[in-house]
Amino acid sequence: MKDLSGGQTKCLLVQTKFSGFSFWNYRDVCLMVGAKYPAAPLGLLTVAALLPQHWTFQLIDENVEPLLDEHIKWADIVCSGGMLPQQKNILGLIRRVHDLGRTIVVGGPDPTSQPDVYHEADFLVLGEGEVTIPMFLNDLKNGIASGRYVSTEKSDMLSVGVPRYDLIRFRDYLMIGLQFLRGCPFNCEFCDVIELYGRVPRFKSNQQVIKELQSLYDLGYRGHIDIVDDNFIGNKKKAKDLLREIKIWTQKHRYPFYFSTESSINLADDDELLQLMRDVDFRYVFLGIETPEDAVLENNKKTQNVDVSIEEAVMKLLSYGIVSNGGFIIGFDHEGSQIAGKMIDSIRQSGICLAMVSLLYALPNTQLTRRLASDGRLFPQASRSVSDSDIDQTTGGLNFITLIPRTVILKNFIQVIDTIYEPSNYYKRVVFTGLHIRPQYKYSPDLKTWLNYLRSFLRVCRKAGFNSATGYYYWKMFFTLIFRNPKGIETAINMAAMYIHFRKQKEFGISATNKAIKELEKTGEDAFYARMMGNGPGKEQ
Ligand code: B12
Ligand code: SF4
Repeated sequence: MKDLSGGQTKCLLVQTKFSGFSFWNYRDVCLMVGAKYPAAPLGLLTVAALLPQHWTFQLIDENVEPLLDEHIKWADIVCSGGMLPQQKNILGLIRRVHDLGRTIVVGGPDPTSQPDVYHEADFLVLGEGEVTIPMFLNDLKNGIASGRYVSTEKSDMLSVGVPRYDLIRFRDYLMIGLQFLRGCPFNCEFCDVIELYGRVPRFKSNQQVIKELQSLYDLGYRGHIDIVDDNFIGNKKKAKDLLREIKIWTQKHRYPFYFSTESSINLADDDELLQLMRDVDFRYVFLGIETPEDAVLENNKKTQNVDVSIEEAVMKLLSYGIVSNGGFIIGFDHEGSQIAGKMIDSIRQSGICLAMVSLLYALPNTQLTRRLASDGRLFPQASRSVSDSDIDQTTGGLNFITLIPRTVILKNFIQVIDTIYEPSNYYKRVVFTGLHIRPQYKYSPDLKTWLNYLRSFLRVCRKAGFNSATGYYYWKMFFTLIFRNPKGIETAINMAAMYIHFRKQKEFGISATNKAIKELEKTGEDAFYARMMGNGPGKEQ
């Protein structure tokens, strides 16, 4: 085997494709602003920074360009990894790399949660790269040709370097990720984040974050930064300290960025924190709401959301110029028979436009998965990404025997997405958001970006405004806001643009779910479960 640890090593990083039908793959919106995919592959950019810096790197993101055999042949070593929905493509990549006689290293969340699935990879570098990549490099130096590296130790975030942002073309993406912390103090039963990254949040220093902002700035990036923390306010004091530092830096650099993040809903209780977020131009926050039923939240140990008014929280954030996106889940064990109606009401009353409604998915390596397995309810192939419908949790959930009849859950799911993504209902929420938002945006795009915005605006007008299903609502929204809150128009147009994707996504979700219901009704749920559990004819492989 060639000495791969030497100075001449060529390393190819490959981000494999996500499904074009994923809720998260809003390509139409990307194309409108000249990008190709929403989010850059931050995991691989971080990995590149952990590998020897005298290596030569090339990154191919299959979501923005095709991976050619020439790319693989160029490399001495290929690195890939990622999430469950990428599993099939990562496995395909392993075989392709081997067919071309190259070595492949695999890591990231899905390989970490279920390493045996990826046993064909030469090197499995699991857990946090900061801990396991040095072990792998040590073996590589000693000429060892394969291995599996695991560590229960969590990385010291203070030693994490600046991701190799130079390996991507910024224009390919709508936003660039930046990580401040790993882990979350809460204990939701269905969550894999606390298993992968722990319940004690670990933080980068403020200086590290500023260095990453500076690196992006120096590389010429301007625009949207997504702080990919699972819960940005996992420690409110640390979040505030960081925001104060960012405020000084961003003022000095004339606000080159605006931000989004994920947070627990108690963000709404803290005006000081919200003010600091407004000061640095936070525009979107993703809230894990999950369900409007308090008893279900308690059952799932998501107690921090119990007794919280979603409407008040969303309104409070809007008053600070921040739009809430929300995650909702259907299919919990003890959800009530009125769940669909309650969820629709919750989404309607809160005015959340971007509501990601998923079917409960027992992710590998969670308390939920362990409970379902011990109750004999988990499908043996629960987290093998085998079929084309394993796209994300909006269509590929319920990988276990449900307590409530499966068809009931699927029908509830259809009812919710059909209603909330019906044009008049969606646009009501857009108008609500546009009327109540009080933005004080700071980011000031340059002339070229302004012209690009203008082009995008005209494209949205054409696609949404001159469309038989949405045209009436679009222009009604537009003129309502022009007269009543013109400051809300930018946000509202962004939401209208997103709807171009959501409408398609809704149709896709409904048709896939209807197909599943038909099959269930044909065979009966017992026969379906017998097959899925491996006890019946034609079991799934
Ligand atoms: C931001 C984010 C997203 C974004 C952007 C994703 C993107 N394209 O980058 C969006 C919102 C689109 C998204 C969507 C989804 N996500 Co997501 N997402 C995250 C989040 C919060 C941060 C990811 C990140 O950038 N982390 C920072 C980097 C530095 O960490 P990292 O990628 O883990 O990399 C480290 C190690 O894993 C390792 N490593 C990673 N890759 C490799 C490769 C090699 C070769 C090596 C050696 C090491 C290595 O080294 C790195 C440094 O330590 C994570 C949770 C988390 N805390 O990581 C979830 C997470 C990755 N998502 C997850 C899931 C399930 C999804 C969805 C399927 C459903 C959902 N939750 O919405 C969808 C599907 C996506 C799709 N397009 O179809 C799960 C994955 C579980 C699994 N077993 O695969 C996670 C872990 C948590 C969660 N439940 O949400 N996601
Ligand atoms: S709040 Fe979010 S990240 Fe934290 S444990 Fe719950 S689901 Fe996981």
